[in-house]
Amino acid sequence: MNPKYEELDERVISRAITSRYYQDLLAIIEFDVAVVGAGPSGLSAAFYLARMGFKTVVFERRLSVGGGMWGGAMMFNRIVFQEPARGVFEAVGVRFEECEPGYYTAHAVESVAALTYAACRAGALIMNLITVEDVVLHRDTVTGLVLNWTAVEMAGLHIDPLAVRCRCTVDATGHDARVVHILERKDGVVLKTPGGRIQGEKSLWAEVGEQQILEHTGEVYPGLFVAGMAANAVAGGYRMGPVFGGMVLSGKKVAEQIAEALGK
Ligand code: 48F
Repeated sequence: MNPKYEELDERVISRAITSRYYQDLLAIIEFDVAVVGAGPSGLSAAFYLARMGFKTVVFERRLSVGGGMWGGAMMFNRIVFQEPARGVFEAVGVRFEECEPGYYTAHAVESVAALTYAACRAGALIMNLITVEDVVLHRDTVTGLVLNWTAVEMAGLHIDPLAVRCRCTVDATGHDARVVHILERKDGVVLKTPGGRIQGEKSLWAEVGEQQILEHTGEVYPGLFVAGMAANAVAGGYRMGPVFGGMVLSGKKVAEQIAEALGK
């Protein structure tokens, strides 16, 4: 029988939240794929990876998921995507309309919500409020991540992080390409980019930027992949502005690459 309202016990509520969250924390000490960043590319990657059966965890430093998608462009909360990305938006259940042949618009908030819901329902675990502050290296391979609460970072508290292990990591942190920057700065590694270094993104050229994002999606160091805007930031591609087809296609592509790498 359901408890009556006046019988609700706050201790039960606290126990439920705490024990359920701790189960998740224990479960992420070792898993298949870490996606760093819950923007459009990271959510799309998580959806496809989880759907293929990989134990997938998304780490998002902010309170909210969605990255740079909520506000559309200049706070006009509509997004545009192009024909090749239509299947991804269909797969996650976003409603859209064709505005010009081959160009589609959707509501930015609905798009974030649908991508997030689809990733969760496929089985991905989203951990928000957690910042990836470093990688774990074993010899020449990224084998895990170093995590701390974003609140610890924001408060500037001197508190050690925890480390977790995964088979592959996706840097989907957008323009900052945070994970690759950390690896390059701290470990001086040679990346699989022209010149072996981070090239930095170029100015806006939508057509070329969108093509490059797919070309640049991939493994940049053993165990570490890039997707979304991070892929162009690392490889020296153009930014594309407020068009989101390349982002979700990049997430799909990196999921397929990881499936191949992990033999699935
Ligand atoms: O920036 P973001 O939306 O990346 P994206 O998926 O999409 C780019 C577009 O939004 C747009 C564009 C195309 O139209 O150029 O900018 O490539 O999402 C990146 C997410 O990563 C999180 C950050 O809070 C954001 O939600 N993030 C960044 N650094 C970390 C992180 C970190 N160290 N740990 C965890 N999350």
